[in-house]
Amino acid sequence: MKDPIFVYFEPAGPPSRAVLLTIKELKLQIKLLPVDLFSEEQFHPEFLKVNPDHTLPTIDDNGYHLWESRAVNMYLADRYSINDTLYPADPQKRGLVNRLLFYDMEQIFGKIIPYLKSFFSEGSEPSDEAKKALEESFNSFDKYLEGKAYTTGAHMTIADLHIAASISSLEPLDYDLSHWGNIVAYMKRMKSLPYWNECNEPGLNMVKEKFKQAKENKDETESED
Ligand SMILES: N[C@@H](CCC(=O)N[C@@H](CS)C(=O)NCC(=O)O)C(=O)O
Repeated sequence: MKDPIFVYFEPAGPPSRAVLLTIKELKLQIKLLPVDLFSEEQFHPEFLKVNPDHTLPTIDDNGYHLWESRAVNMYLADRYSINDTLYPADPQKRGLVNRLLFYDMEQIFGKIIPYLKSFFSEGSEPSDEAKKALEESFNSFDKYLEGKAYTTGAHMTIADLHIAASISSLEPLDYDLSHWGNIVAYMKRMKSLPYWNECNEPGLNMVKEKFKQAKENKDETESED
């Protein structure tokens, strides 16, 4: 008998949350295996046997081990989707989804992570450079979204699950998106997914707590000086 898919994940990261969203959309039978990065569980020998690169998310589908969240979502949609919308087979439609997945990696996730880093590590504001890079990215993404329900057209794809998971990472900071009306409308649409909160809220609450701790540590250190 086939086992459920084992999913090693950490709730806070956009890559893990994007895979969780895909799993829910596909209604897959899985076993979730949380890995705690703060106690460096990703370096445990048992996990390194599954993924020597020690990154989350990672899946074990009956002995088939895969990581890199975008590759995981491509695989899950290819293997288990009952229709052709989440990751279309048509080369041109698929090409567009792939472009948006890489766009996320470079321009959305890729600009949000440097923006968040200083909050996490030092409890301080990001550099002007990180702020500007993110704003420029949102300016162009907002324009791109004009007239579109989803990033590749009328149907939601795995690219949307990645992009929305990335953008939601700014919520613990109450980042103000109101300047970008199309992004606000898009996020509202994505957050209306029935499984959105279940996949995102626990991780985002953890991030909020980490930011708070980092800020308190910073304030304490400053008051000692
Ligand atoms: N490009 C990878 C990034 C995965 C990644 O770096 N995940 C972080 C958590 S957000 C992680 O596993 N860090 C632990 C480590 O690299 O040791 C993906 O999309 O899966």
